[in-house]
Amino acid sequence: MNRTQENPLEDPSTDPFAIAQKAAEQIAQKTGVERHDIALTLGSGWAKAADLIGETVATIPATDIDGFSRPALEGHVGTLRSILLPNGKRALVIGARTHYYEGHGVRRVVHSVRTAAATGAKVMILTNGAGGIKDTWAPGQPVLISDHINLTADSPLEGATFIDLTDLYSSRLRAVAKQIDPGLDEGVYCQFRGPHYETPAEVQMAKAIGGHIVGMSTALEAIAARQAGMEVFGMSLITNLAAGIQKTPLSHAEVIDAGKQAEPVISALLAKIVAAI
Ligand code: 8IG
Repeated sequence: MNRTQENPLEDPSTDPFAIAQKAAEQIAQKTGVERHDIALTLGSGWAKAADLIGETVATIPATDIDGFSRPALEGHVGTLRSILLPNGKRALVIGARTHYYEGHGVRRVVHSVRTAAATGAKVMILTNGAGGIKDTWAPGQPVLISDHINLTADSPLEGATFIDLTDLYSSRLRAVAKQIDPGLDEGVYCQFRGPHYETPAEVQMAKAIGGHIVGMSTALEAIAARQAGMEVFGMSLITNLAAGIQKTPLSHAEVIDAGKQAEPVISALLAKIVAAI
């Protein structure tokens, strides 16, 4: 059996929303939690937040759920966790991100978001590790995503589906975060296809068109979240300054290391934000 046959999302004749609905039903059954209120995708550097936001009620391997694939990257844990927050709300933590550069198609990239929406979640928190363009930023710094530029030349929307993306990254939720940490800066996230990092010239292009953060995830997920009617909150951990902004070459090991260093601080910050949502 090849991979296409294994994952129904890669069969164009299937309905991705029906598969997300089925996945949500499996999550309810396996976690014993009927509905979730909020969902979080924890990218590189953010995983510890899952331990801080509340009491874990259930942890399930994502691969037990329809449409989920194994994570491609070290540092991305392939689990789904149901967490009871101190305020009584239910959070679904997605530790299994499929990146666009894996080449399995955009339906698989946004399946976790669509599944989260089908579990009832009204707020989607998207986090990532990314490169920073603003020269006032330093590795280890968390920043809010205020808007995005989608440079993948793709969309999770199919057919004539016209969705408004004004205030895609909820200004209400950004204000909540700034109340908790008034020092938080924000910026425009540019999603590149990857998996290579940018050339310095591409980083200058991103800067010239209004970008401040360069990454390989979040924008496509945010679009799908908005299509599903969710309120979106995005945060990037700046693990490196973008190519050419920092004078040394980018190394994946350094990126992972910066994430590990910053993890306790940014995870505690995210936990406080989640409690205030
Ligand atoms: I972590 O500098 C991380 N992810 N595109 N560029 C892009 N993605 C990233 C980067 C970066 N750092």
